[in-house]
Amino acid sequence: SAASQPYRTSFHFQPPKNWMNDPNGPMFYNGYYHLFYQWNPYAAVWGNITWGHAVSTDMIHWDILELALVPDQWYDQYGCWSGSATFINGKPVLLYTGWSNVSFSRDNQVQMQAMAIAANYSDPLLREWTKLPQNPILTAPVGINSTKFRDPTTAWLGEDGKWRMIIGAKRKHRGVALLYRSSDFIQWEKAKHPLHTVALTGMWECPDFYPVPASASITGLDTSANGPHVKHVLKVSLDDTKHDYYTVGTYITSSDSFIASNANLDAGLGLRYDYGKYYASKTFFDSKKNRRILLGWVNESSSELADIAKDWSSLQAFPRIVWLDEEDNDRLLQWPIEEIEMLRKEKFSLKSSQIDKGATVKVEGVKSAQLDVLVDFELPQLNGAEEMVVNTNNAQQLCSVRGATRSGVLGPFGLLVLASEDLSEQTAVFFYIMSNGEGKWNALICNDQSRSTLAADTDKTPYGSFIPLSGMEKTLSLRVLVDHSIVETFAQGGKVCITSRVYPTKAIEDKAQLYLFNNGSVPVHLRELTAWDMETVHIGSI
Ligand code: DQQ
Repeated sequence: SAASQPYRTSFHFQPPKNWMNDPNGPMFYNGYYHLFYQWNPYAAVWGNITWGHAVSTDMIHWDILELALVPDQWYDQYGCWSGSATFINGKPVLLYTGWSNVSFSRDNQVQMQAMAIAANYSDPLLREWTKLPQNPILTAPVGINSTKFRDPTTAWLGEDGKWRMIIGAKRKHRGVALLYRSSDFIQWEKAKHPLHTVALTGMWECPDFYPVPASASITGLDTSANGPHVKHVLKVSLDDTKHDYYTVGTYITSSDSFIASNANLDAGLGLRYDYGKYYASKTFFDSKKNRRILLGWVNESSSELADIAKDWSSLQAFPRIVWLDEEDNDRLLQWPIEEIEMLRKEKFSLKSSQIDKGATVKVEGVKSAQLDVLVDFELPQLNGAEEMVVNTNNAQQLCSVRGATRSGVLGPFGLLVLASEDLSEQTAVFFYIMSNGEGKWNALICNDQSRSTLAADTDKTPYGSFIPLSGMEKTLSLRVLVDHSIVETFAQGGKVCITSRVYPTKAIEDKAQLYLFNNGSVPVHLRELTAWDMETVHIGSI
């Protein structure tokens, strides 16, 4: 019941119980979206990893089917780890990593790549999957430790008609995306050079590699699409820090290599999909609506004991579309898929008003822990901004140091979500504008969960990043999805995203309220705030 499970979500995907992690093999086939996910059938902690399988016609409501892959072969007996789906002549196949430790295997391999095909392609639900007798189709190459060889991507076709895919690996301290080629999808040959590698980034888990239109169009592309009007994105999940980094660049087909558009933003060094909890993400091309969808795993900020007590752990982030930012071609924009709008119920709005220094303005009527909130602030006069160097290295730290409750000049101002009546519990999402002292400005953007709950035993570290400002922007905008124990922020049209997990004890269900606040000395002008109370989706099983 809701009373005993205040942290279960209403419109985020989660199985009825137990542990979940990475999204695997997402795809659209014959009218259904398929989501596979790393799942432990036995407990709310990681282990015994299988592929759970859910289907949906809208990525909103889901039905859970039989497990797609379970550890039942010598090469995957300890777990069916992450992988991807590829369409071969219109039919999806799965590549995944088997985790084993079998002395009779060729060279004592630990991580091996395996393949599964649907048992019946005319079943639109693709309920049953068959592992190939040829498995494992790949073992770790010479020079790669077989505990650092996993997570095959969706494959793409080169001009020579051969398939390519990458596999995450590590060589010394370098993260590596090993490149493999195949004509028949079963015999794979390692290319001499990896697709890409970056020093000192550690193990690259769950790599993802896909094209985006260079014209910054919102339209997505099939993974094999290429040509002069295409840029490529390489995403790597850094095992050392548990963050997902993406890089926009060029795929050089003559050498089968990737070059970052901006070397400072190379794989594992530059921009993140999300500055909160968000890991092992994966995209897919949605041929139904011609868009590229991003899914990501959001784990808990509570203790393992709390997970065991509530009998589940982790969520999938709300599906996002991703495309190139036309104002900054090194950046991607992300936005919740439009299907979310079907969940909007009662609407609450605040029109143009001034939020004075120290003010806290309640959005009357909102009594819900499941909300979609959009807010636009007028960009204040930047002249008065406090001087402070804001960069990738200190942004998160500044969110703590200059937190929501401290007074500043141009901020902090923003929203308080999942706030109790007495404000003793509140999760702040705020902007704080800083001058760099050289005629440039940055908007620090933070999710501050340091006051999100009165309970102990949860990690309440604030998260944040920054958005460079030219001064020509008319507005600063936020969209925040609130869903009981998750707060997903999309700042400035999706330039920066921040996902938090929070566990309020008082601000739950209809006790959860919404406020605007300004702790800056300069008044802030609200253009408009709109908040919708949201429906609860169906997650069943068939
Ligand atoms: N999770 C899987 C691995 C992957 C890791 C195992 C990333 O395949 O590298 O559950 O979270």
